[in-house]
Amino acid sequence: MSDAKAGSKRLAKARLYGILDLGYIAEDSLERMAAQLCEGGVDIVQLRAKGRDECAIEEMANRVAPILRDAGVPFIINDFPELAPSVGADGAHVGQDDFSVDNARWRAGRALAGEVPLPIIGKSTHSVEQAIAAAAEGADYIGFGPLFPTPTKAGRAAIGMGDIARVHELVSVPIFCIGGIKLENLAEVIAAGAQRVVIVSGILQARDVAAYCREAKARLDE
Ligand code: TZP
Ligand code: MG
Repeated sequence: MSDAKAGSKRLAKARLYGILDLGYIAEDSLERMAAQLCEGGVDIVQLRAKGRDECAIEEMANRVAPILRDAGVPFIINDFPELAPSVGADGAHVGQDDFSVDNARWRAGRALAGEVPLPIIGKSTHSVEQAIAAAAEGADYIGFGPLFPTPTKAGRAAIGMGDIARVHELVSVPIFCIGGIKLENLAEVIAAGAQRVVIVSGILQARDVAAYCREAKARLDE
């Protein structure tokens, strides 16, 4: 089995992707929020700390990783794939302007430590063409969006829901729709063909984070 297929297989059942985004939560609440995401049944969690340096991200990742590991939730590092082995993360997520998938997989690799499985590498995509290219490049999963305008990714134009069905026809790795998705519009997003979603601000700003995740999961599992 290729590396990419092995990673995709680990995500086969994943429906809800949560992000610990330092744009919404304080650094000292990372452990509490990670625990709440796990309690709510989130299937995969990313640490996204824009503007923080690598040392700071390593320190934060080291705090979060054991919580996710104990809960059996894969942990993905945004932007710094080389941190994955030292913090015990399961993989990394890269954008269109970041490392190639191969380069990220090499950086996040555990071959030296002799550990398996190989890291999961995800890639952000903003069109059907980019989605096809990312899958061909070997991404284990892709983000597809932003579907709606969102302050979490300011300056990135929304792509709408019109291509969701088509991207699912053309791309076989797990596709996580992203961008402006909340409980309020989740039914619409699912009706448009989404099977998996990333919800960032909706989850992190919820009064009851675990309950919000549980509700989103229930709707995705219906
Ligand atoms: N990539 C595309 S949209 C987005 C990212 C990281 C942000 C999604 O956040 P939210 O708050 O769920 O709209
Ligand atoms: Mg990036």
